[in-house]
Amino acid sequence: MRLLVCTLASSLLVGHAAILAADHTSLQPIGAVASVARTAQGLRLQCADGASVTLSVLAPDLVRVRTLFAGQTAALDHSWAIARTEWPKTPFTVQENADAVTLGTGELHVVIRRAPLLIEFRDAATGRVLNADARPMARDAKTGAVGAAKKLGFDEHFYGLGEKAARLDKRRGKFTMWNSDTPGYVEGTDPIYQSIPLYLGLEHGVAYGLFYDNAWRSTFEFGHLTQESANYTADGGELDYYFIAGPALKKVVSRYTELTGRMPLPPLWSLGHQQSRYSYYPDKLVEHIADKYRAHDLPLDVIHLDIHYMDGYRVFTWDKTRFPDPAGLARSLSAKGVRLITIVDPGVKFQPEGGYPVYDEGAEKDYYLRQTDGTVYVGEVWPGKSVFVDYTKEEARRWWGDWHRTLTDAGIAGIWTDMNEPADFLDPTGKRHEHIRFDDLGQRTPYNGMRNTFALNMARATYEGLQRLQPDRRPFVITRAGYAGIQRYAVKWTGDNNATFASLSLNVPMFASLGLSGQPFIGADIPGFIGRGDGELLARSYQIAAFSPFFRNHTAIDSYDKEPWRFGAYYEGIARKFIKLRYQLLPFLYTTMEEAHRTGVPLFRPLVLNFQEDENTATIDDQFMVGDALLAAPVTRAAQREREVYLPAGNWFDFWTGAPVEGGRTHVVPAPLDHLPLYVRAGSIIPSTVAMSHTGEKPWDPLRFDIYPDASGAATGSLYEDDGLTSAHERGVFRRTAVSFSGGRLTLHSEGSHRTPARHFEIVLHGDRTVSAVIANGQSLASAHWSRTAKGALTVRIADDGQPLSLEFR
Ligand code: MIG
Repeated sequence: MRLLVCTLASSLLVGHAAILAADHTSLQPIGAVASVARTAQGLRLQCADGASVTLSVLAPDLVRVRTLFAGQTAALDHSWAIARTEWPKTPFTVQENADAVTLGTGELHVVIRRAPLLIEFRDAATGRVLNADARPMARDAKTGAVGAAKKLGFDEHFYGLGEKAARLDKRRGKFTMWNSDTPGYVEGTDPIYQSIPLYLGLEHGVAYGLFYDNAWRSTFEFGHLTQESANYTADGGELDYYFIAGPALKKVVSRYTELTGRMPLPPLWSLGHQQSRYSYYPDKLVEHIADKYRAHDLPLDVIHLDIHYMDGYRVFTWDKTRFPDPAGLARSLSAKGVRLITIVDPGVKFQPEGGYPVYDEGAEKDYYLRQTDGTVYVGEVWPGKSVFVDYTKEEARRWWGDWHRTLTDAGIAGIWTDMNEPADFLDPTGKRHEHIRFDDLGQRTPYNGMRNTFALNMARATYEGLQRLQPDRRPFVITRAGYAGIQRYAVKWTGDNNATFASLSLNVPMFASLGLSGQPFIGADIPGFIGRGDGELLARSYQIAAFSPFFRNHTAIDSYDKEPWRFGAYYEGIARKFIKLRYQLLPFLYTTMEEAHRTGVPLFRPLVLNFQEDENTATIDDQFMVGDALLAAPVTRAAQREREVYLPAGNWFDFWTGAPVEGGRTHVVPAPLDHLPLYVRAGSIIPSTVAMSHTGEKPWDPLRFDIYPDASGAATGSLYEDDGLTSAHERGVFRRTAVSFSGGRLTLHSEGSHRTPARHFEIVLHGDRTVSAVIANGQSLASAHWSRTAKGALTVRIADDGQPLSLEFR
């Protein structure tokens, strides 16, 4: 008994120490408002204790709150996360009374109570409180920790936080932001690779966003222990946050990505299927893998070269024995429609004895991270002793970017940045790095405030380097770690997952959360990096991956080979079916990615993003949507052969059979191993084409549109096309086709100057039983051009001459 008490007490103590920084109540609250001044963008509050709070209206639904506590000196008004700093002048009003000051915009009323200082955000139209301080903002003058506590709604759901090995709804959870190399993470491992201090709250259909722009280690608690407040604390830095008003979740994501930047339009090939292993070598094996893919009729666009292509893990070198002629390899693969991506690690081999120009140049130019005592920090990664670049220095970023010439000159199509938390074998937690200082625009910011931005700036150096080296190509960069804004430069994969069903079941919540956090281009290693996995896992894994933008099979150095054919013909066949489906759906997927690029709204969506009024969807994270049109209900458990599927209200169609399915209820549906329950929302028009061996094999011909009319007989869709490779789309060289169907008439109307090759449209009208004539641009279409299946799908074939098309079904 005694022993038990002791153990309990000590574990409580340990627990207490660990949560100290997160305990908002131990911080000293900001003083009451002493005076209020109007500024060009909003308000500046002076507090009785010397603190000040600046509220800036950037848009009617976007307000920044930046606080400087008593005794705190302001850092430069600069953030590595923020993409947009200039905002058009937004009109606002100020109303004062004895108790409060109210800053009003067309969408928000920010009510500031003077004593104690409490901030409340209200919907300007309804007066409803969207979010409010539970306690005054606070800071610990000794440690420099800052914090905020917001009232927690009893029915509130919390989303976002970027990459967390957790369910979609973060309510009652507690999460830390500290980029960490966590191979084999499981649900609940926290933190993992990325830190995005953004969350979205949703209560009774109304959403808002809160982005705490502070890269220090921070903690978010969504009513972890009590139901009173949602707490935020950071170990240092400023309390500097952005409030984004909804009410639509989509609007919040869109604003957040306007602020922190959106994903650039990716090259089309990057949506193709990719194969990796740690590591493929020599070059002959790489050729063999490409040949196997073609021989097995499995589509493939990319092969990845992991760390063994380098000479002794020296970044920007080639192992001359394993890869004597990288450019020759790239050329030969290119003839097969396969591109190469190489991994690039941040650790530069510490080689002071000379003979390694990368090390020498960086040392000479003083680009490596130094410690407070002036010495360069030497850690240990793959090359052994290694140094790390200070990517906050513009010159260093440029230099790093330019070194990619050694790869692009060899025909490498994309760069995979790994280990950028940054990982260090000497101490994965970063404790040993404490004395490092980043230049950070001359501010000499401590490591603890910068670690989370390391990957962001490395990705930026890489992306901008590729842009300079190949100005006519869209850069393609992959990253493991990141901070807010990472989507501007890199695609995110979820690191070293396990080849287990438990790990697979994290795909949907993780991808959905990343999408809500501004990162639409995401994916996980298929069927899982660590461990063997089996054919069943491979099949189920491809059923999700076919719809995740980054579509890569990968495996660990000591894990079983995982190319689809390694599992035998039966499982390979299932993988093939879903890889081919992916290529058939490329017109739809590319169009939806272009939407994500333009608006920030992701392709891979939790149901709640499309149906936030439907309370049933709030916590669903074992189903997902692809854009607005498709709903998938994957199986993520071994031996499971049927499952429940919730379809929100409205009509739906079974994707595979075209049969109508009733919405607004839960169905129990069969899910044999080769089957993914997949549904189309009535009212959608989905563009697709034929399967192909790689994205560049042939044009999208025929280009097919499947029309799924809603209850009123209407449907809409769109198709985005361009050259898939260059930046010409920025100059209007694209073709965007609006497709709409109502009253039995389909119209297609294109804009933009991109010319698609002569081809055919195949138009499929689902659920039809009655049409007896088809009229194209006023002329009756000979019946040879159309046909109907027994299931009621009417197919019309017609030439696409690039001109507007109107089809009447009578
Ligand atoms: O410590 O480059 O997550 O995908 O294969 C392992 C070797 C380093 C971790 C990456 C993984 C990659 C591996 N890397």
